[in-house]
Amino acid sequence: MKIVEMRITPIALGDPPLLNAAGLHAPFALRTVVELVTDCGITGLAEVPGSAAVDSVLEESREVVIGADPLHWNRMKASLEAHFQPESSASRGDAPWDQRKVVQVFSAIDVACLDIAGKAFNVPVATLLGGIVRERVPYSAYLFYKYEGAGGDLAFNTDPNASGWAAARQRAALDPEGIVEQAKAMVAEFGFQSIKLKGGVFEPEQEVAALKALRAAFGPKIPLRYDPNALWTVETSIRWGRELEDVLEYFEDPARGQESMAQVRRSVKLPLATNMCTTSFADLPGSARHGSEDIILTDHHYWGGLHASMELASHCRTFGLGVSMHSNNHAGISLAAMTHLGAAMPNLSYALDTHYPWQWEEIIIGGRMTIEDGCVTLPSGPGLGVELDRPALERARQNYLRCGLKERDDEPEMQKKVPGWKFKATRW
Ligand code: GKR
Ligand code: MG
Repeated sequence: MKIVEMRITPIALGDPPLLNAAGLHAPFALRTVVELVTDCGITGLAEVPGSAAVDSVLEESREVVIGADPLHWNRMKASLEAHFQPESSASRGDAPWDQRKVVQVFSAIDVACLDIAGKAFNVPVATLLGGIVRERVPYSAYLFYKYEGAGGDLAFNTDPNASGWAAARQRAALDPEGIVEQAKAMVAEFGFQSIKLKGGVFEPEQEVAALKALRAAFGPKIPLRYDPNALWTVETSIRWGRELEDVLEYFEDPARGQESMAQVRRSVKLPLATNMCTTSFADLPGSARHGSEDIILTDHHYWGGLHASMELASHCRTFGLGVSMHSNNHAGISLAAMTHLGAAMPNLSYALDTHYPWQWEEIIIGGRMTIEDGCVTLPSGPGLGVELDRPALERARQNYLRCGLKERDDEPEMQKKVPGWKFKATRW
């Protein structure tokens, strides 16, 4: 089999004004859809975080991808490694998020090739990853502090006709009460059995109060996670981490870097999780040496694909670490890929993160995927089990052209609300 065509389609999906350590989400979240077409007419799909910089590296990968056999990922990966300069995860520096591009290209090609192989052999991608261990994959509610507004074409105005989660999704949540209301609406709609709060927005005291309010509202049976995106010093992390020892299931990236995380971990009786200080295979020796975290949140978009995430899961098993999944805004192709990974990973130890409830548009046939009792059921078709809805993809592509965004950048969005606001790598 040979790949004869590669289509790269940047898209934009409406996104509400969600706050985080990096600032404020723009009215549109960017994604790029990748299609690989084979000489026997099979099309494999993948989706990666949208960025003009990543799109240009995807363009460059055509040289390696066109003519390659999609059933020989290891060979193609070696050719990609020979073609591109390696990128260190240290390239993130103090930036709010991962700056690496090549690893996302690996991810896109790996996922699309797995989709092709699944379709060719009439089996789900999870089967190709070693076999299905669970059909229903658990996800966690993902709460955000937010300003009022819907995002997308509605920009920062709300839709007065919405009800249920569709209405709650648009409401402001800027204090503990608002966060508890948001959580109740999200849990009522999707049945999530665990909850994550994205922090790093307000003073630690206020965010800790929101976590305590969530605990009081939901009780100890609903595990809570909390992620201030490494904005805290070691001292702040220890001081407030101790307050949360009886409240959290895990504490995600309180401080920046493996050494700081290890210091916090030695002083606070809570499992620490990361999608920031251990994000590549090159980081694993440091993780073992320092003991920086208890749980690694893989993200196949940043670890280099689904095969790579399975490889990481084996490492986690060897070193007695937990493993789960980080998320950014995404559409159904990524949700399907994450679900296949969750279905195949024997040692998946915590419900996966997903931003999916915050979006309302879709680009796959059948529209929005269902989250029920907090779980996504493995799609039933071969490969990823999802197909592109061409008119919906075209609408999302038009959104991209219209919105004018080329990269995610939450700082200028925040400055529209708080003039002069600046991202700080360490704030409290
Ligand atoms: O979507 O605002 C966001 C998050 O802050 C995201 O960018 C992070 O990458 O969710 C992420 C995390 O767990 O760090
Ligand atoms: Mg995180």
